[in-house]
Amino acid sequence: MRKKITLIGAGQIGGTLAHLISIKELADVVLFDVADGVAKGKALDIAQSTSIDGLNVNLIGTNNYEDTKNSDVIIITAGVPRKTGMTRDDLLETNLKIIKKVAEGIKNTSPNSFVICITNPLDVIVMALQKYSKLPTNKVVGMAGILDTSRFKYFLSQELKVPVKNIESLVLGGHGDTMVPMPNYTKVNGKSLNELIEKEKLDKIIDRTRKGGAEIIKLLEKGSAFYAPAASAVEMVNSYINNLKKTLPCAAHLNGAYGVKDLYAGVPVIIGNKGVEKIIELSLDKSEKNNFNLSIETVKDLFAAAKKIDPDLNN
Ligand code: TXD
Repeated sequence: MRKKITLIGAGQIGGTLAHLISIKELADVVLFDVADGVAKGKALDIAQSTSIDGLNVNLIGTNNYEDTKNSDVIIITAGVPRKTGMTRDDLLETNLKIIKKVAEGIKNTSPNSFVICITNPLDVIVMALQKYSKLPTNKVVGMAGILDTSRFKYFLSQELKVPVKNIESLVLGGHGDTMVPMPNYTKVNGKSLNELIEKEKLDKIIDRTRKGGAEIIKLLEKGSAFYAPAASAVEMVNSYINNLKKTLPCAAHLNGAYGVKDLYAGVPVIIGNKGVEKIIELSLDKSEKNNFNLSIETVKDLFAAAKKIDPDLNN
């Protein structure tokens, strides 16, 4: 039985997700948006491309949650993106209201789905989504670490002139300026990164990774990154739908791991057909631990701000 993936938000990332999922024939696609013309138009456009590539996949566009019923996977991009000069945190109030509506829409129509949240500010929005929807914490996860890691790996591949696929790495912590790229967990052609790059060049790449989103927003002038975010979310979908049990950096619910309780933050997790199946607890040196804890405090502070905006989040 072919799977069903609902995309809540048919904007830049949502439309790209619909196209990528179709090209990979991962599942049938429901594109949902309050602007239902956009959802319907993009679904129809991609559907009309399927004969060219011989793709066996169905797509519909809608603004009715009934059409999303019993989805296997739900990917949420509903919300507004940043404009130049804005931080991800500036989106909190607007996107919190939107995610509350989305949680109401999905919690009874697809209670068994694997939910991937992309909307910013990611760590707090995914946490709010889980609290509003009361869906199981292992079935609600945020996409950010795969994107941040991909940016880090790309910049390293350009600097070291090695194919990006020969680089293994990860980025921990919140999806913001305090994210923690992990040089000690980075291998280039199997060798430790620290043997291959001067500290000054590495620091520049870490800084560029942290500001990777803002760099693209400045260049685009309207909207934010969407190709790499969409590809990152598809990596998570693929591991879930095909039970690949990949270890992927995602914003996951922590309840004791890394000394963190009842908070979402970016850590390596195993994703299989049960959702987030395991949190991988890395051993961190003093500096990594300090940087990770700083990132956690940043997420905690923003969630405190979210609870001031909506006291329902205190429940
Ligand atoms: O790594 C990450 N997690 C980030 C996330 C990477 C890049 C972008 N990041 C965030 O994703 C970005 O800051 C935004 O918060 C979301 C979506 O970005 P996108 O670029 O796709 O935004 P668009 O193109 O504005 O699309 C958002 C769509 C738009 O079509 C709205 O009509 C729709 O969301 N929308 C809704 N859909 C359903 N339900 C409701 N309530 C709703 N409100 C708006």
